[in-house]
Amino acid sequence: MALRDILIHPDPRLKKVADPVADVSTELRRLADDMLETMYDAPGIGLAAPQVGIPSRLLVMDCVKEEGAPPRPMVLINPEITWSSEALNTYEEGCLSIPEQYGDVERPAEVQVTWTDLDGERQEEQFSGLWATCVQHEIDHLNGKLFIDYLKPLRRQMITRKMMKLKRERARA
Ligand code: K1U
Ligand code: ZN
Repeated sequence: MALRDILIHPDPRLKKVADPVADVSTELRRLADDMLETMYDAPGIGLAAPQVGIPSRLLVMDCVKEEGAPPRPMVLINPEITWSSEALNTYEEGCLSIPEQYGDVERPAEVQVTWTDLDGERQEEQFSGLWATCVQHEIDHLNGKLFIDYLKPLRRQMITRKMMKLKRERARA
């Protein structure tokens, strides 16, 4: 397993619609392992393949937050939201591609998602709470959308400028 570099906004690779995964290859399993390691190391609760520069419809997540509870690493290939609740939930979201910036995003409180797992089996689950927020945030990444796209233009512009400055500083270091 290896840590992968996480792309920082603004980056054109974060704005592209990712391609469907054709088959669960050894290379894909290695990518999923690396993404989980990268997510736990960050630390984060989710990560989508475009964030590590791979334009494929693959995401990982683990939203278990309770101290001492067993982890639940999940790998979702070609995920699709098949149902969204009318009830909405607002969560102050962050993003590993937009470090240390946060904003309130309103999304459906519950979603039904289907995906392919690492055994090639189609799975289905209804997510609520932080899991629902996270899976929608990650699927947005697969569609080239960032949480700041839900914020007011001025706030989005301010965050983008901060990230450009951060990237310049990192490039100089
Ligand atoms: O996709 C990403 O950039 C990861 C992102 C996922 C996410 C966060 C909040 C709401 C929706 C989706 C993160 O994991 S940011 C880091 C974070 O939320 C966190 C970090 C440590 C402990 C707990 C949470
Ligand atoms: Zn994100």
